[in-house]
Amino acid sequence: MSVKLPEPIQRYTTEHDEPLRQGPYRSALRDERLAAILGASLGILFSICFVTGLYSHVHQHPLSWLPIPARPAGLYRFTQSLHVVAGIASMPVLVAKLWVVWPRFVAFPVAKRASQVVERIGLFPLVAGGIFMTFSGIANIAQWYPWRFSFTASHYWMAWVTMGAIVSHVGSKWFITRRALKRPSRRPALAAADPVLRTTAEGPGEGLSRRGLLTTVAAASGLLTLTTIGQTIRPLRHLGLLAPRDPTVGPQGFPVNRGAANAGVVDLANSPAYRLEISGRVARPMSLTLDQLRALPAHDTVLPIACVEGWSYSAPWSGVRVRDLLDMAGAEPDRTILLESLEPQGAYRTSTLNSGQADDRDTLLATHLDGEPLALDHGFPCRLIAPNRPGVLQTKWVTKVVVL
Ligand SMILES: Nc1nc2c(c(=O)[nH]1)N[C@H]1C(S)=C(S)[C@@H](COP(=O)(O)O)O[C@H]1N2
Ligand SMILES: [Mo]
Repeated sequence: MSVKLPEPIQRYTTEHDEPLRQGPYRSALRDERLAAILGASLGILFSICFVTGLYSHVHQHPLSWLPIPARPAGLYRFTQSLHVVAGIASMPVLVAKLWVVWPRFVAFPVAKRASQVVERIGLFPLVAGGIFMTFSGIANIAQWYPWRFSFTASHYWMAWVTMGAIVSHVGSKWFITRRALKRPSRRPALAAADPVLRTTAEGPGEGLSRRGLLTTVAAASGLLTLTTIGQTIRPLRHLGLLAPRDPTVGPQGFPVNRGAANAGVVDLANSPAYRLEISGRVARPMSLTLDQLRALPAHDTVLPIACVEGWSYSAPWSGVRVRDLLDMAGAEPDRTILLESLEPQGAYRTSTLNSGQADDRDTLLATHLDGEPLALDHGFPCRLIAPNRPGVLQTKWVTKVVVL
């Protein structure tokens, strides 16, 4: 009786390992284990970006059945910083991973089995998606828009495409990856005895070792992180050589994205005709002058502005609680509200607050920053400041509060 033994692992390994080092691509670095380590790292970084990105998306496109809570106050600042940090750190890993597996893309014949055809077609959204997500994200935080299409929409939809491709790629590579990660790394003596590896300039001993490449990639990621994280971690701002922002530079010592002149609100904000109106579903609509607004009971809080671009700062604010204004105007307890700024146009001229956000004790229409009246660029005469909220929704130059 003959028993069919399972195929020796070694053969299977070779079948998958060899195409990485064919023809001109003989570097010992193009191997399964390195591809697996880099791939797993990328998978983790991209997943962090995906989850934090979705969280940011629901803030900006609220779902009625999933109201975002106002607490913890610093949560969005944390998740969005993490989003941008993970995106930046993934750059060197992506480049290295593409380099290692490059021979696979140009391998011939294209496929031996039908499943490989599917797999290779699936590489397109994977590679194109990974490159697009990283590139568009980096360009956005640098405020460089070399394209005509909407950044938020394309970054959002491509995230689903890329993540879908990652999930199916992980599925198809699960066993190979696990095996490659478990396998002890190739001993140098063995590799040195390999005639192919020995004859290439990139072989062990002469070029970069596998460990060396991983260390280089990790160092590059670490360096990029260290030189950009200063845009959100204040004590590290002097290291922020590549950071688009210094969190201490700007009017009143805090940065500004869109100033009053760009927004076209200078005259309206300075005009004595300025009013803060509370209207919509209220018993007593109100129209307050700036003096009347400033005469209302003020409340102090320390809250962050956390821009979607990954820079942030925490500051002491003072102003009127939104819930006090709503109560004065006689709004119903369960209230969604819309804020409108003086800006004549633009994507950020309005924002909404759900009931929980509007009623938080720290949700203010701030008139003061750091003990001084708000600078025009920070939203004078008054701006929204609320806990756990993307910067883009902290509406400046507020003139209308509408209860929906
Ligand atoms: N009306 C209005 N409010 C706005 C903006 C805007 O363009 N218009 N920019 C937002 C963005 S993107 C951010 S990050 C914060 C920054 O607040 P700051 O300029 O006071 O630092 O303001 C937000 N409020
Ligand atoms: Mo922002």
